[in-house]
Amino acid sequence: MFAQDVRDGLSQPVQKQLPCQYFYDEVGSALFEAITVLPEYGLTRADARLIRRLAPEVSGYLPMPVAVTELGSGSGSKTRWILESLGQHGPVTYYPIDHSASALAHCERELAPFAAVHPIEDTYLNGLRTAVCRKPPGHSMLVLFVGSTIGNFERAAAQDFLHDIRACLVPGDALLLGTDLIKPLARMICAYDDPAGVTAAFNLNLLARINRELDADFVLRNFVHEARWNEHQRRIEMHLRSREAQRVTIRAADFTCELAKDETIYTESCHKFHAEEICDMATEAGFECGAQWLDEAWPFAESLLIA
Ligand code: AVI
Repeated sequence: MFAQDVRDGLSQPVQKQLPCQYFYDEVGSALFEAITVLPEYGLTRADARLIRRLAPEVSGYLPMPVAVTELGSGSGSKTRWILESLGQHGPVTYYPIDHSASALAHCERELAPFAAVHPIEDTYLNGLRTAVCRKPPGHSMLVLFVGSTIGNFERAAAQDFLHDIRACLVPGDALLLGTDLIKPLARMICAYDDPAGVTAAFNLNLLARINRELDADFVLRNFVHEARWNEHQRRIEMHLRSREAQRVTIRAADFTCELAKDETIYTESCHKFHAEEICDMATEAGFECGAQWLDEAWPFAESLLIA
């Protein structure tokens, strides 16, 4: 799968690309953790601040008792506020969904004091279907999709994804959706091209991973990390620009890739939103916008969408 995706992405005729899901091997996950504490990258801290702020209010919007499903097995510290708050109304069942067994094990250890944790190792939608089938009878469902992961989907795919989540839910269930908002350009660029070079290392690690796992010969020094703002799509685009004309062989994919000087490999889209457009997307997908919380210090929205 990895070999095939790399081969397909690097043989695109107009713009070479690599899927961003492959950032997160052990090194990439550690680099992402480092990104989340960079002063220039306020997204994760804004998300956590808002969740802590809204946690005491969320039960007021949901029929009790409620089960919680999280798409991506979140950091225990953020989800803890919600589980703790819901726990004041009765026992809480929590289904973290992730494709990484180690992330799920970590999450289970962190959150077991606050809920009955039932990890599901699967894709987001398959996992959600499983959680809905397993939830205790008479419980409503709160789905958490925070951290602006939806921003890494293409806009049409994000809309379809909301629609697919809605199809798993019944009226009264809810989705808490975290989205990063549009902010001044220099701030957005710095968040994805930090002066310490952590995001550059995160981006370049994708090539290093291909070297490690697919027996390739990318020379990392021959590539430069770039973060660009696409005004039309309202997104940061991450690229790796080739410093010179070069040829790279990826033996395990049985593939050779030619890059021209200054040609780029497009590695990630990070969409940014207007707060109001989240409600429009939600309505289109069959939700109503029950509540929205905004962070002042780092424009970010947490929206509670009611099925
Ligand atoms: C995981 N995701 C929300 C991050 C983002 O900001 O889009 C991934 C990331 N890429 C570079 N920095 C952070």
